[in-house]
This record gives sequence, C-alpha cells and structure tokens, in this order.
Amino acid sequence: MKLAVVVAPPTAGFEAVVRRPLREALSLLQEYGYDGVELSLLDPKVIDRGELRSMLSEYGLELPALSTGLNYLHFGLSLTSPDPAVRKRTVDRLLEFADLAYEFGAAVVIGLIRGRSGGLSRRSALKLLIEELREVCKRASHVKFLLEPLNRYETDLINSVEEALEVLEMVAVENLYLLVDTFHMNIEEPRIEESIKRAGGRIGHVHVADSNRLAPGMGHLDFKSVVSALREVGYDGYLSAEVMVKPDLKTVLEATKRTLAPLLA
Ligand code: LER
Ligand code: MN
Repeated sequence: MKLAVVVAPPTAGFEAVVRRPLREALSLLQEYGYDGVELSLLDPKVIDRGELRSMLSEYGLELPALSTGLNYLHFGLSLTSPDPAVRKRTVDRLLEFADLAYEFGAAVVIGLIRGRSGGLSRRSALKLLIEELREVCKRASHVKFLLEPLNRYETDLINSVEEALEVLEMVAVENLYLLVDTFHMNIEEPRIEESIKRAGGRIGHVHVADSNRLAPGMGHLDFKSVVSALREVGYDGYLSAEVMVKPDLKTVLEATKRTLAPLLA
C-alpha cells in the first residue's frame, strides 16, 4: 500500500482537502515522503496535461485518482438530478474526467456527484443512478470508476458498504469498484474491519481520515486494525488522506505519515 493526499484548487468549497496551488502542494508531498497525489478538480478539460505530467515526474509522484465532488458542490452537477439536462451534463463531465484519468492511469471517484434523492423518490433516484453508472462505466470501459459510500449527512443514496455492493451487483460492469473512506465508515459501518472484509477484492481505492476527519492519528480510529483488514483482503492500492487541514498543513502531512507509514512497512 502507498500513501497519497487529496489536493484541490485553493478556491475549492470542500474543507477536507489540501487547498494549495498545485506546485506548492506537490513539493510538500515530496518533502514528506508521499508516493502520490489525488487531485480534486472542477473542469478536467482545462488541465494542461503536459505541465501536469512534468510536475508529477519532477516531484516523483503518481496520480492514483481524480475526485469529482467539487462539480456537485460548485455547479450542482448530479447523476440523480430531477433535471435530465443536468444529468446529461454530469455524465459528460464524468466522461471528461475519464479521458484525463486514462492518460495518467488514474481512477475516477463517484462520491458527492451521485447527488441526493431531493426531487425524486429514493427508489427512482437509485434506479436512475444504476442506469447512469452503467452508461458511464460502459462508455469509458478502459477506466476504473470508484463508488464511494458517504455518510447519511451528505447523501441519502448509498451510505454503507453493503448498499454499495448491492449497487455494484446491479450495475454489473467490470470497471466499477468501491472506494472506502474511513471517515464515512466510522459513522455508518457497525465494524469497519468487517465491512472491509465483506467488500474484499471490490475495494479499488481508500480514503483515510481519522474519526473527526482530522489527519490519521488525531482521532480515535484504530488504523493498525484497518490496515491489517485491508492487507487481509489483498488490497495493494493507495491510502489517500482526505482530511481537514488543522492545525496546519505540515502537522497534517507529518501526522498522517507518522501514523500510517509504520503500518505499511
Ligand atoms: C465527501 O465527503 C467525500 O468523502 C468525497 O470523497 C466525495 O466526493
Ligand atoms: Mn472520501
């Protein structure tokens, strides 16, 4: 397993990420010994791919995943919007993410961008979501997508690993995996380790944050047992820290590394 941190543009309206200019963030990740960076983006089409490639190589970092949630928070893009035009724009946006992801060997996160049932019944919203996930995954079958269960205060659509596994089964494609986030799991799963074991080989990516969404080591989660459950199911991907930058970025990078690196050795 390797370590990454989620980095977003300085203007991002989501607080559990590092909001810094990219070069500054990458340079710090290299300094603290991280292996990769997960990028949270608004419009993937405006990314200068040559510049991104050369920055990643300059700082010796991989790009395991692209996260998409800012498109929900800033633009209201949602796969389950009652407005078909919004749903179409959301599918198109996810395909644009997939295009960028493919070039860098990254996966695409489907977290907040699935939306909430709002104007539709939960049942119709879930039905729509399953159809759209299938369409997106089939149209970009060369890219891995990651469905992330989120806690009940952020969405009413897919809160637990069990619900996500049911949706995966109904979507029935090869390139849709689960993203498990320890912050959401701490709220929704009866036992985090059991849920990891239940998800097993369907886990495609992991977000790490402590119980309070601060850096691992700054709350009360038992990362030793979380990492050992991940190891038990053969997970060998990234642990990507999606955390609030408190009290400051250097403390966050240091604490995450100090808590997790010895467990990965
Ligand atoms: C939101 O809470 C979250 O965990 C993100 O990864 C979802 O896009
Ligand atoms: Mn997350």
